[in-house]
Amino acid sequence: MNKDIEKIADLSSDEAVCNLLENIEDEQSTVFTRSKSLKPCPIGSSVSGVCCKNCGMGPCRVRENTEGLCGATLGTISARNLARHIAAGASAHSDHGRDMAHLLALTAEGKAEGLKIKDELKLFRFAKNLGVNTGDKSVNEIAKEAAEKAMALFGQQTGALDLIKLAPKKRQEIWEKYKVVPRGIDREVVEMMHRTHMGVDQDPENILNQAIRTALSDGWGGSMVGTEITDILFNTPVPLAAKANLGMLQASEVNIVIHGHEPTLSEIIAELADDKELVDYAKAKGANGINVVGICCTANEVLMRQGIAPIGNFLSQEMAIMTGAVELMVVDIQCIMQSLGELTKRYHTKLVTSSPKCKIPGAIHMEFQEVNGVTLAKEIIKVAIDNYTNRKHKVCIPDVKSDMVAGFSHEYIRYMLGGRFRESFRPLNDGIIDGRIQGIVAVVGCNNARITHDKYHNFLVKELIKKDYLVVQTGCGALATAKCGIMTPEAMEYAGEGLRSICEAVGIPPVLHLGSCVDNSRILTIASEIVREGGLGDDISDLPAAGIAPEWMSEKALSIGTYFAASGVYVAFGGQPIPVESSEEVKNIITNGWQQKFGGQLEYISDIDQLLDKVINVIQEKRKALKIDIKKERVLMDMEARRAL
Ligand code: BF8
Repeated sequence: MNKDIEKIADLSSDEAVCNLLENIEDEQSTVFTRSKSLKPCPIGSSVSGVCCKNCGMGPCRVRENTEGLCGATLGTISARNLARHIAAGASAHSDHGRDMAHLLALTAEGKAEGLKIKDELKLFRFAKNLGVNTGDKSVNEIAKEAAEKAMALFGQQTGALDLIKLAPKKRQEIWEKYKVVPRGIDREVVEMMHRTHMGVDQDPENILNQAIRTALSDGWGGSMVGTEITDILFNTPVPLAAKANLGMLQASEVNIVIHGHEPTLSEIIAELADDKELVDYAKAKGANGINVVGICCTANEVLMRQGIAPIGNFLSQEMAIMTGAVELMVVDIQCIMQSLGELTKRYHTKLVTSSPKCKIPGAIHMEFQEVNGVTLAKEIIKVAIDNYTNRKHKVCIPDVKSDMVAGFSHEYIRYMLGGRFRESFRPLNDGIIDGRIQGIVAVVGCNNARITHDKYHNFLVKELIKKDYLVVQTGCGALATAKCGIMTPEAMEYAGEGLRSICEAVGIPPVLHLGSCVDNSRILTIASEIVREGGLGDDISDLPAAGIAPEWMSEKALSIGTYFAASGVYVAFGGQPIPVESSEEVKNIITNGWQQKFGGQLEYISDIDQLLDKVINVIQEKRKALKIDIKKERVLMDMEARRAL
């Protein structure tokens, strides 16, 4: 690693990460060093043509005006590749959602060790949305039936997914008109894979219509199921204070990092960190206690419900190990770097895999099987405690941490805006209509080692709140903002006057933490509720709102971007190109084509200033269309004016 400080600042905007990169041994391989030595393949990244690997005659490298052995064109291959990425992303979210449904069923039967229904009200609403007749059934009977209905969404062969009924009516009609209403989640993914097999669907627009149906089955299906059931089992989040970044590792405690996406085992591990027997055991080994912290979206889940500190996002995972202070990292699924296996061998850290779907060479496998949650969590914590005395590197924890407020569910936002007896989105809609809030922007998604870690997230969030845009965040984007210290009510000092006045009146930060990546479904729900509240059009596409994934890297991000575009939202991707960059035909379909049909689009803009300008322009155009583009002065009412009213 080159110790040139300026070069390190090019790698990450996170002070704690820079601090560690300055201090690591020269030969240490990290995602940052590998990003310098391994350049992206220009064909694979779709900037100079595309690569088709879908049959044994290839791989075929195809550019404009050339074709593959079978005659496949640049447009067809680009559409097929994007569609397969979307199918993979939708599968990842939805398989997670399916596991939550299984867990709900086992909990209802009393077979999930240590788990019970925590939010009964949410269970009732979820069950009703799935058509369960709650009658005078017991909570567990309703939970069992709701879980069975939720599992049936995956294999449903015909008819629309139940949860799309939560979208505004006009939106549902648009999906019907263009024949993209999602059926069963598994069905859409399988059909996507079939259509992109050699020699099947060759029309880019038709391929991408199925990609839309697949993505919608994720956003309004698998992800929504995941979010709803997680709230039912572990509680619907309410705002809580926490601290973020690597400085939350404790030099004198047993440090356990939970990493991945599934909240199940992690929630139990976090709850057991205070268990007297385990704490005494840790003390007997010379530690002051047990410190559970998180990385990536598992971190977001336990942060929102238990206040567990997120110590980093995607590009921080190796850094956590390199502090020399982590006794054990337990990973479940998704966004887990394979490099952790080798890296943990250099340190004393034990790497534990807990899902049958994710084994990593070099890791110990301790499998979570729903029925063994508490027993397994205790075993894992004991392995960590036993490892405390094995520390072999000098502990180097950067003294960097930030305050944050996390955990805004759409239920809490309604309550917060209207109070217990009048809960509603009315004050938010009014704030948007009178121009104090110019619009809502979701700044979400990943980190990407091809660009400076967190830099675009931090830039956009600061600029947007300054210009009176309310920002909502999930995933690694949310953690980037938390780490840079602007996910607190105090950050309203950076906000524009209008946004600040709303934040002060309601008592919210200008940047709302909504959770993990599956929780992007919360944004769909919020958007639908804002439409239902009235005054801002009759569809999601009318809202002055947009989405940005400025540092995207995961296939899940492509699925999310697509289901937002198909739900009527303008979505901008930054950093790395969407993998259709070399095909003007496909770029035109996902921008202008989707705009005409769905009122939303998916666009890559490489320059971050231009991206910000475009998002603001799109939102201002929506304000114009709604005739709310002229900012109203705030009028202080005197007695006479009140009487006149
Ligand atoms: O699901 S934001 S890097 S951790 S994919 Fe992964 Fe991207 Fe982070 Fe969460 Ni989402």
